[in-house]
Amino acid sequence: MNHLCRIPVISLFLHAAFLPAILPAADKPNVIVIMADDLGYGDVSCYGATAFETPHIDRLAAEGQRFTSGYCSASTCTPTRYSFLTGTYAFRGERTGIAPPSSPAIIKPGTVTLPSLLKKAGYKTAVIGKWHLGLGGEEGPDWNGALKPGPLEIGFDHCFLLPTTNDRVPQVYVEDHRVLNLDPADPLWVGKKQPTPEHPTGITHRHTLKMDWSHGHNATIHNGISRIGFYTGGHAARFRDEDLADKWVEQSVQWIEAHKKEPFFLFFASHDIHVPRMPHERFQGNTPLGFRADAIVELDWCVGELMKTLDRLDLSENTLIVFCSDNGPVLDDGYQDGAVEKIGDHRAAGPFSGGKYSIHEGGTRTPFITRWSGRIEPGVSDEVVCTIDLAASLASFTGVDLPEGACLDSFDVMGALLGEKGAKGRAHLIEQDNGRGGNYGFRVGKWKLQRHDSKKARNVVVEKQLENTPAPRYQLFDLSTDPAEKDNVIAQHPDIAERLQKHLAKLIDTGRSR
Ligand code: NG6
Ligand code: CA
Repeated sequence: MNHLCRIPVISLFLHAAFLPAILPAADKPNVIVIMADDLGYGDVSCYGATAFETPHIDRLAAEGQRFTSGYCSASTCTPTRYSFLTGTYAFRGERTGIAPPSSPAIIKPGTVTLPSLLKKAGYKTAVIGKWHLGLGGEEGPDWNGALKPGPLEIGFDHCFLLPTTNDRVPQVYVEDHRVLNLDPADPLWVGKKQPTPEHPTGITHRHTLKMDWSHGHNATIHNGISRIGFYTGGHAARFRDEDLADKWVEQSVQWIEAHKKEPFFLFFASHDIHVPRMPHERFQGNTPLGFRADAIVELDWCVGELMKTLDRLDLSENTLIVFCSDNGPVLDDGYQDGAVEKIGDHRAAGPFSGGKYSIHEGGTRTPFITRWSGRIEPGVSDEVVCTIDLAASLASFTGVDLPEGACLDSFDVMGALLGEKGAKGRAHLIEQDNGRGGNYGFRVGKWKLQRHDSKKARNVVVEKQLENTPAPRYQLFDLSTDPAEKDNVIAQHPDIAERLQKHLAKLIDTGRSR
């Protein structure tokens, strides 16, 4: 009986799998989202950097649309990645702030996500690179067993991951449900407390470090770098920081080659240029700015390798590339890597204030480029688009229905992403800092409202370590004349401020904006 019951389900499934084939191939381009980590608006040459060059990212921009108002939805990693995949603002979800090393999976199985939508459209889907959205059930990751739920339970067919972020333990790859190359005789243990009094840390063995820490990051040492959190074991599985970028490229090229004949979606989640910035030896010293900019050059190389692969496989005209970042820039994020001392005239956030952790434009307005050879006309767009919009945009473009209760803040801005004449971006965007209960930026046209629920602003420009400074609950800025948000005009425009305050409160309180 059981067996017979399955037949209609299977036939439905097959039916669904074949449906998208009705769409012409041009409507099902491959999609590669390249998400940089902590890359600021001014950190690449096509957005104004002059102290070093990023020829491959520049080529992407020259052949596609370069957005001047392209955003991620939060100024830290986990909430941006959460909302990019779910199409829902992270402040609506639980535990969506920066994830600790042993975080359980933050996006629950069954959630409609960008990859699950594309899978419905007949795509093969993969994430390669940094995850930082937790793995495992309530008890957290079972590092020596099956690491699930994780990406494979929310719509990815394949994953090859750095499980958290590389300043957090452990330094191992996760392939699908397992830690790669883990020797059962040397189990991996990850915890919050020092496992034994003798366990070497960044405090007790500071003199042995190849890169010193500046704040936090003083627990377990691996590869001469101390991290957030403790671990032991899993030695055969551990990687060298210097090899991460090469690994992401190697794995991506293999996966693209294996899926070149079907529509595919690849989320290329670079770890560059997050701390610890430890680019491969061949990139070290490439720029006068130290490892931070050397890591940008490494990121640029990755972009070049992906483009080269598409050209070689004759896929460039059938592949939409989206290049973006997960939050704005920071110089000292916990290690003494020379980023502060060597910055010179380089403006990591371009003309904007703030950066990572802040709701100023520098926190979320980042490089944002779309390229699809032969389909997107090269140009510059001032339309407002955000990583959170890719879910609704790509679902609509590939002919998949977006369920009413899913992707609650994702708008179909596909026309704008493709640079179509007259196509509009978002009418409004909420920019948040980290997880739930933080601060909000609210952009509507030229106006930017800041709402500081914490009554503190992390608005110190990235040259210095971020500091909390007292801030009034509301401030209003005219971005058309004051992109750096220096001149609070709330007293001059009380009516506009009130309208925006109410609008923002409504979007937060009603639980959805779509
Ligand atoms: C902060 C860390 C910072 C970085 C960040 C997450 C300290 C003092 N600071 O808590 O180094 O890890 O979290 O960055 O520990 S993100 O880009 O992944 O959001
Ligand atoms: Ca980040």
